[in-house]
Amino acid sequence: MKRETAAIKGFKIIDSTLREGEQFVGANFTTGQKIDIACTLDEFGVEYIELTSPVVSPRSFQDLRIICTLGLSAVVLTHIRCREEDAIRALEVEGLGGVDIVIGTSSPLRRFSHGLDIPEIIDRAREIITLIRESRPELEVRFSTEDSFRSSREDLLRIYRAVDELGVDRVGVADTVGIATPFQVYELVAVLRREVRAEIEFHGHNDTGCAIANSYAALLAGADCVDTSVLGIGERNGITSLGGLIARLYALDPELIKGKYNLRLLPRLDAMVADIVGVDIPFNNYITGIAAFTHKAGIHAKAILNEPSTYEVLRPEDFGLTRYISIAHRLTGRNAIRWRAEQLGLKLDEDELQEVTAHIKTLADGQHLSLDDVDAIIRRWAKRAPGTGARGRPAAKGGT
Ligand code: HCA
Ligand code: CU
Repeated sequence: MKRETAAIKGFKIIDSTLREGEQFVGANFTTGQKIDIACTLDEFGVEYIELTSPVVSPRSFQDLRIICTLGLSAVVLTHIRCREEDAIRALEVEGLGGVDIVIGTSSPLRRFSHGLDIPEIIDRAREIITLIRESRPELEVRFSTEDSFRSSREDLLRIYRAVDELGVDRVGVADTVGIATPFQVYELVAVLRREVRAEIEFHGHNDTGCAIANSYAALLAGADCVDTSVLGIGERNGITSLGGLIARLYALDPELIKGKYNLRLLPRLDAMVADIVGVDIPFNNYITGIAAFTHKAGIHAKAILNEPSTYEVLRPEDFGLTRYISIAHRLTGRNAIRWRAEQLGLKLDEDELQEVTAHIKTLADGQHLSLDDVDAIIRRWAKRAPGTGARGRPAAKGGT
């Protein structure tokens, strides 16, 4: 555990909701929405905010300029192709913090996208990096190889070494199609760590469900930065989600993560972006899904009521959320019913609790129960005249 914490300590988040996230099918951000998202991400504490290339459209150019005037603590980056026209446009933007250059390096992308071979890619990289360095030396420059995991290792290292020598601040490894496994990511980043002096960034798509694990593996292998987006939105089913990465890293070292980020803003960010792009927060989402802190089985409820860490590695309070114990079902238990009765200000003795729990379980076998139904049953049980010794069952809702 200690070794892992040491490995991730200085990591930084490059949030790409306003670039990769804009490639999500439902995203079509207005200027105002971009400002809201950027400001909330900044308040949350991400170190970088990446925006769509200024050559994409006049609005994209304008919005980039506007976001750069907001005085955010986060460094604002823009993402461009390795082309002169893109770089020239980015260089016009005042207050910009850096430029993220990307070019495809796998053979399908080389053949069907830009048609350049590896020496030509390196020449082009030299031209664009030099242009940026000479015009705006204060800008951070990152160079990334699109589709890194379907590119030849030899080609990748040639490019990374060349751009490292050109003095880029960061090199990017991109799992563009979500094909990589954590072991492959760890291995490539570890090799790269020995080859370049620049920082290493990892960008991982989630097509096969590995984006968070891959990002974590990258950090453990020596990467400095991980790309995220709120709710993971992006091209196809998206990339590493901000909340998911936070959950993973919090589980490793809660104090480190609480110290770095304003975690209570995560629910607001997720809700805001879900609303803007017209989706619900998935029920099983990390931290903010409705089921994320809901406990159900009697055994779980009992232990959670005694000590939440028994079944929770994330403390809901740290995210401004509360846990919920679901009791209206056949898996419920006596301890959960006692807890609910206490919440209702009612006291039942152990025999009564046993009985009412058995009654609720039997009822739930035959019908859907709501919390209101269960509350009504508990109330009826508690109303019985005390001291009669009668263990007769009070009439349950609907008869019996
Ligand atoms: C894409 C580009 C990219 C770029 C990642 C990066 C990818 O939309 O295909 O700049 O590192 O996934 O390769 O998002
Ligand atoms: Cu991507």
